Amino acid sequence: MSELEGLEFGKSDFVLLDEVTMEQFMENLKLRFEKGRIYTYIGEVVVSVNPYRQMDIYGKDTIDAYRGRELYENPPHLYAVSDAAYKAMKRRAKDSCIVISGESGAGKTEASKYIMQYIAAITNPCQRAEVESVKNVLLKSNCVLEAFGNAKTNRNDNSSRFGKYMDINFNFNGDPTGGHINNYLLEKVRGGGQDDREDSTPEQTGNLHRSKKLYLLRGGSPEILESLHLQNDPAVYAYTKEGATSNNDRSSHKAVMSALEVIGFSKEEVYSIYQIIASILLLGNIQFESDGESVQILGLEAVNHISELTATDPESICKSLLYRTVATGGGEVIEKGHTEQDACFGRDAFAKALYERLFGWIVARINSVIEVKDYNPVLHGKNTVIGVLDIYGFEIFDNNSFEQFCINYCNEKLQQLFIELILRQEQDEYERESITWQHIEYFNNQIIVDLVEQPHKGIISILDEACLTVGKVTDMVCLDSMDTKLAQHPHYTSRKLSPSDKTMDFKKHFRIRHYAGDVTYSVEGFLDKNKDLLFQDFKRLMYNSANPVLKEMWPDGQLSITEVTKRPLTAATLFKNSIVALVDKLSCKEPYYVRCIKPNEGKSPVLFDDARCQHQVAYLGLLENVRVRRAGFAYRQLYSRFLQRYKMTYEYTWPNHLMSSDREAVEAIITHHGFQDDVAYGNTKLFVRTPRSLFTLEQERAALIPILVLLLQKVWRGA
Ligand code: AD9
Ligand code: MG
Repeated sequence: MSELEGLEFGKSDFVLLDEVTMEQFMENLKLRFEKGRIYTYIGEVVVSVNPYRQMDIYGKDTIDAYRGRELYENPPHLYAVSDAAYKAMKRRAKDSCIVISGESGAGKTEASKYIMQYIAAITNPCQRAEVESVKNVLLKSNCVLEAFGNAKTNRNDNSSRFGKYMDINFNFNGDPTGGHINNYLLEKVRGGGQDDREDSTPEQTGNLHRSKKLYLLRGGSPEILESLHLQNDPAVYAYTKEGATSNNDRSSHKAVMSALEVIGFSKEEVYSIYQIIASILLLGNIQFESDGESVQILGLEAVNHISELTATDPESICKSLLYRTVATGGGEVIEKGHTEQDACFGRDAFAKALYERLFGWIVARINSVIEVKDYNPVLHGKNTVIGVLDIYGFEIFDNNSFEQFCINYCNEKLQQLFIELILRQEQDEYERESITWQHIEYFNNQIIVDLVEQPHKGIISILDEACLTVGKVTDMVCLDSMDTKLAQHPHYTSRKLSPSDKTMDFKKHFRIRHYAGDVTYSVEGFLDKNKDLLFQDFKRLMYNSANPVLKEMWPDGQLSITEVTKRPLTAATLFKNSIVALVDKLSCKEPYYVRCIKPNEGKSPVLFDDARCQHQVAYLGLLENVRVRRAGFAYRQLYSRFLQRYKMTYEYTWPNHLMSSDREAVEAIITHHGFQDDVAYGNTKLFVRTPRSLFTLEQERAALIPILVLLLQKVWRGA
């Protein structure tokens, strides 16, 4: 549909496919990828295929070409949706959001960066200093979050280990005034995925070692490393010995340091960040030995260094590593010695928690800088927002665990929102334009959302119940309970009902029929991951630190053991709550979608792995998306725009029409071409049901253009 593209590049909108079949979809996707056309629309949704090479499509010229234009006036691009979101926000004072999804390495984070860059480039034309400074902080925050929240994995050298939602606030001029970042689950739930499976480090720490703190330290000067008691060699540390480093550690380190400075982190704060990271690395090297009766720490050097770095006393550190304080039923407080295994578990959980709290604190610190201050709606008009969500897509591996369960639940919620918003949007527009509403058949996945989150009956409730039951409740007992309670659910398959199914381990699996396909989960580890236990002793240790930054990160450490809530929220419930809050935030905004696809496993710019791509198309629900889009009116255009584009296809409208309105002229063109049964006339727009008629018009137009150009040249020469 776009001006600059011919058919040799395939169809720039999947809505224009002759038939909505997987075969045709894939054929078009592949053709476009091979021709270097990485973006394709489904209506206003952008489908993006990671090119794995630098493309010359993001520069200033391209930004200028998309600025202020309508979607179909240019080839599909992220900039076009960014502009659409921006225009909606500016013209109609409507909050909008751009939801980017796809699997690891599909290009979500890159897309979010291009979107931010575009918005930064088209705003603040008069270069007001305070707006420039807000933009600068917003852009720099990415660099900092990536440094702390990304890691190298097998699937992506720069994999985000957290989901990110960023709101950008705008004033009535359409210039950015601030923002807010929400992060979802740094590693806590993610990271146990397939790419970490081969790790030899223990499960709890496996997630930490690939973190980019490596380059923060490798890039640090020898003096700093010495003051942190660190060696410039990742192989020395249990948590980092398998992580890779790159040659540009030093320049990355510099970029992060300068970003921290621009954002406004003080020197003391930056040094505290260093100290915490160093403590985590040193903690990983603490070893225990047991003589059968009690457990000891092997060598106290690391403990002493951690004590110095965290401004806590070494005896308390040892105590927290070897004992835990528990309250007995009678309210008595006792100290219980760890087994060696407990001690290792505690140490790793502590290291993980330190890292998570650090990340959470950095996000909060950035938020405090970019938060909109002194905004007076009476003086300044409505404060509008564009939200950008960069979050992990659906995951289906050979082995799926608690992490995939949470991520897939999140995607069910987003799909639910997608259906609700896209359909609602359609409905609203039809009403606005006085077009009779057509019912669209689609699969409503609410039933699966309920299966997971329904109070008392859903999987999360059953899990929580098992976690809170006193006594030895194992993963298997929990699975039994799920099988009993959910056996009748149409989207749940119990191993007991399908004993002949070889893909289900009779002992430990259950299956959910997700909207994107069946996923078989192994229940092993579900309870431990859901409990996400961190002994209170560590929290208290950190709260008592003399370093104010550390203390601030551990406010819950001030609770005494008898005050600690007996029923802490579990990881799944916390996750659920954050996703429910996210969906609430998104649901009141006008949504735009970017669906990212990873073309191959080898990061190759030329390989299009059909099977892998098809799998992603299926679980992103793209075919369904095309169907929904086509079930109503696939295309709509303002009468004036339509006329501008197609008036040349009818002699009575070219070069100008003499009818009483644009609408009448459009009716004349449609009737002339015999498409009257395929369209509806709205108040301001023409609605076209099937893409075929528009496509025919488009072809006719393309054939006429060279003739018109010749004609015009003759006229000019004649003149
Ligand atoms: V993860 O879920 O955070 O592990 P993402 O975010 O989906 O993943 P990312 O954006 O990090 O993937 O992209 C992975 C790599 O693909 C990047 O580091 C780039 O090398 C490459 N990439 C992605 N998009 C583009 C692009 N538009 N142009 C060029 C790209 N390279
Ligand atoms: Mg990412």
